[in-house]
Amino acid sequence: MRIAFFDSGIGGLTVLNEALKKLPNEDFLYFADTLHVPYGTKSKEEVSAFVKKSVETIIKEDVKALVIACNTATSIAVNELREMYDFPIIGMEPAVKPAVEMNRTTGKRVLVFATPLTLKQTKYNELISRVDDLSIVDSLPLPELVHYCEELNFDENFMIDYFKSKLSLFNIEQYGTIVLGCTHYPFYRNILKKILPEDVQIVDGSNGTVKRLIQLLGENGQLNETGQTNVKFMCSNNDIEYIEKTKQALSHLQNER
Ligand code: DGN
Repeated sequence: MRIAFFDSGIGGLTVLNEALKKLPNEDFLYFADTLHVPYGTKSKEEVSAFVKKSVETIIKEDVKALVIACNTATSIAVNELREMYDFPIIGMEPAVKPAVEMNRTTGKRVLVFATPLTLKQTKYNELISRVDDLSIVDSLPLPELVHYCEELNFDENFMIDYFKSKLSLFNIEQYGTIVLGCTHYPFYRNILKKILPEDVQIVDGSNGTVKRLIQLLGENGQLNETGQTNVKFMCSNNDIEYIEKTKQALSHLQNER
């Protein structure tokens, strides 16, 4: 049985990449909702319907767990999906809690990058309100970044100009941690590092998500002890070229240090 990973596009590969390192004996399915990417600029109702339709397709495969490797889809649909299905469903959320913890002694601020839709959701606002020092968290929507990523635009000079213009209104020296609250954004981690002061840390949710996946599979006695990793790629418009692009994007991540 496979562990399914789902995103609107190639962003969820940043989480799958982490799972491939930690779970080398598992079979995976990667599903991208190419008919509807991007989610982050659409309405809550639209995204909820797209996610449910995608999961209907995914469960036709032999799936033992589902990782919604998309912060936007999680914030909108994870609760409903958990009511509908009885296999483990793991969602994502911006790693705000660990980021705030990291800055507890430094007095520095936290800046969360995410899609406009994630930042508008009650789930995000509840997450922020659970953090004891609310006043240290700021957020910045980066909708263009999903488009650049989907175009496999990793041009360093172009991206540096983009980040510099987005951050021009922020005094970056006051931040201790940047949270990448969209699974597409870690593709740009290394480029981002080049323009940030050295002591600014960058965190994302993939590590925590994969830890939770391992814990849930273990509790259900579903972890494979032996075997070989195998990934099946699917997308909602069955576009073979997109599948090729997905494989290329995964190799890009695997070649990064
Ligand atoms: N990768 C998705 C996320 O983590 O929110 C967003 C992509 C999108 O469709 N905008």
